Amino acid sequence: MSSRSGGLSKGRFVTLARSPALRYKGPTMRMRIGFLGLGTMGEPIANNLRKAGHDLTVWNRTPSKADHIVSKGGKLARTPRECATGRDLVFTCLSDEKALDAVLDGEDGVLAALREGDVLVDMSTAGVRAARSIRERVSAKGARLLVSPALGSRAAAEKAQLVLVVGGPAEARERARPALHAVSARMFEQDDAVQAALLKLCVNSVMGAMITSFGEALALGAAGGLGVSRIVEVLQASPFHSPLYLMKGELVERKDFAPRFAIALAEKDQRLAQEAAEDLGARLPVNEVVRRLLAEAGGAGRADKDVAAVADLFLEWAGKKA
Ligand code: NA7
Repeated sequence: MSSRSGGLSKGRFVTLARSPALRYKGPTMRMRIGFLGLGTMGEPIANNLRKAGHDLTVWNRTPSKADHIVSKGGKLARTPRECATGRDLVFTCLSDEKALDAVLDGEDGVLAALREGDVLVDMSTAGVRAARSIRERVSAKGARLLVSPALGSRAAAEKAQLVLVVGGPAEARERARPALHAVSARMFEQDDAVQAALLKLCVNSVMGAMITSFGEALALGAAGGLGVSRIVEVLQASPFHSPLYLMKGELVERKDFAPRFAIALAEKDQRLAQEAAEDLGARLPVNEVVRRLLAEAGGAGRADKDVAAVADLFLEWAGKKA
């Protein structure tokens, strides 16, 4: 199901929040897809494209992360350029702007492979400046850019239940639609790629504030003898409930901080939101604090751990380390 942007009445908001995920019922055709970036999110997304029957070629800086997909019939390219050559769609799902530049530029880069009419779909969260710069470089090749960051965890990616914000020219969105539907439950579309990048930053700013204030609340409760599950139970019965607290509360309780969404990436998102705010003349005082806290949690050896581990920092401060 696709949802176009527009004014939100109270009623419509409720409908959007509760409407069930609908699967794509349009035509599907086997596409030649190049996919670069097989990290926590990229690997399951690429794997779902393979499962949907597309002719998949992958590339990853650390080639061993392609082993599963290759064992199931996907092809491994030797360079980003080879991965992007002669494809109906090229996907990137990389950490940040630097990773994107490393993969896009140079003799062996993706841009060297792009031809007139090609479509590059960037699923990274790399911010507004990167979206603008990549759109320019892609357009210079006569190709088109879709910025399509994903909302959702690795578990949602594995189940093809991601929510996507897809921005870019309408014809490019039509070309990519069957593939995007194969990896997601819902799509929100923007005509402007840069606005899709901005929308993702808006959402992740909220997420950053939620996860840090959640960690703070767990530490406050723990300092007075309240357990994680009791706090989550009551929080979930309140009007402020969220699946985030259920998922992350369970991880804090199990002390399982394997990265579903790493602290370093969450901190990067706050930085990108600040950069966007700077360019757009907005102020983000909460975001500034959240970024500092995430940087501190990451600096204390937790950068590659899940954002749930931010609670660990607060618990440590309260003398109640998880
Ligand atoms: P991960 O699991 O950290 O994966 C990051 C991917 O980016 C992974 O494939 C990395 O390759 C790749 N990467 C990172 N730096 C580089 C450079 N310099 N050159 C080439 N490739 C690079 O992130 P997620 O999958 O959780 O998230 C991906 C995006 O979605 C990110 O923007 C999130 O905020 C949202 P590696 O395997 O390390 O060799």
